[in-house]
Amino acid sequence: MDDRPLIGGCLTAAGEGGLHVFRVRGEGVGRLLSDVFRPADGRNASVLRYGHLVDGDRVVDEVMVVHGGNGEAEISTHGGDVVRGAVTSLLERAGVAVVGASDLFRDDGFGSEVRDEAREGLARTGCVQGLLFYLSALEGGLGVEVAAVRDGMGRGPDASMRASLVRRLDALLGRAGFGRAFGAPPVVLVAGPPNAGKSTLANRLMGRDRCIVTPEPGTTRDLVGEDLGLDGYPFRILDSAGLRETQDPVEAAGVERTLAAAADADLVLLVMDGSAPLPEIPWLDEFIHRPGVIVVLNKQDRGTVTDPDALARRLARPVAQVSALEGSGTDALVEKVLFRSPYRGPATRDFPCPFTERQVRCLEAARRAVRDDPGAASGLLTELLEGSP
Ligand SMILES: Nc1nc2c(ncn2[C@@H]2O[C@H](COP(=O)(O)OP(=O)(O)OP(=O)(O)O)[C@@H](O)[C@H]2O)c(=O)[nH]1
Ligand SMILES: [Mg+2]
Repeated sequence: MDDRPLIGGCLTAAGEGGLHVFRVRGEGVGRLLSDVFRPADGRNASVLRYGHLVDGDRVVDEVMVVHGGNGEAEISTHGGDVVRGAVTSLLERAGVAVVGASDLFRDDGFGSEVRDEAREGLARTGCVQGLLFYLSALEGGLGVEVAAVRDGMGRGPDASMRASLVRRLDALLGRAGFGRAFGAPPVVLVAGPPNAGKSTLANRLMGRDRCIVTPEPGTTRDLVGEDLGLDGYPFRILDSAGLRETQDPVEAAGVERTLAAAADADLVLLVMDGSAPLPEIPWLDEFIHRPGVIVVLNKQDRGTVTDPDALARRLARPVAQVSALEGSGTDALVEKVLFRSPYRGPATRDFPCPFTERQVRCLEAARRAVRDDPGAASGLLTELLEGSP
């Protein structure tokens, strides 16, 4: 039996984030889990398990545990300082020496600056996919690849080697949209005529009643924004004032803002009441033809008078059918949103991928320098890894 001490602690920062991730390391991890974790399906076989952290008979939190049998486990708990404190204290009582997050990351020796940036992202993100992305960034992916390309440049590459290094830089840059989305979440504007159910849909996607809903058209007067996770990926949703011709100056100002937001948004959900004949929508032409518009026929629970396929053909835009009130159809809608977002990039979380503006700037500058001055390119990649001297 290995007597390396069991160490562990919380990787995510204190505060009211959406969840916390604890990591525990040491040969006794399996035994620790059998003491403090009760898998919901009663089995211990799988790598990712759902269950409860327990203190004897008392349930401390409902959690997901990843335990690959490599002497390391990750426990994802609910967010907030109360849970963070309770889980830390449970682990301590179960024999874990609690240490700071920086002692729990595998240090591959590459990229102190990249790791700092990943740690910052980890502390900020409240979404599961964001956590997994930044954890994998911390574990070296980007640092290892950039260091390998840099070392190649430092060795005075010939023309074919340079071409290969350029291709590797291009592959990294090609994934930048994916990586940066975690820190600057894509904006989804919910727009459409008054009373179509925009605020109800926004609330449904947020999983809570953030926006005011009434049967009166013209309820929402201004943009209401909120960060949210869709299928674990971070987005920012903007509910907006209904689009109609109006004499009311406050409502007219709201419409102006909606149109301005439509120009900046990454995606627009154009919500319409699908249970009634479709109204004329003023300003429709201003944004229906831009990419990233998804037409949403709402109030499906009342029946549909619009043929979604015919509408999709007529507008040349994807059409989703939902009942925001009942929550039906929203999974398929979220799938359409993800499909049109940067998260459906060429990258997966496990490929090395830049994730800050600074990293992208260094990569672009290095790419420009490769052909004429590989030494300078190598310096730029060192700067990417370790920060400015
Ligand atoms: N039956 C049914 N009613 C819905 C649905 N979605 C919204 N409603 C109702 O439609 C009315 C308007 O909903 P809101 O969410 O306020 O609509 P809105 O588009 O935000 O309206 P404005 O902010 O005024 O432009 C409310 O009475 C909602 O309860 C739905 O899917 N089915
Ligand atoms: Mg509204």
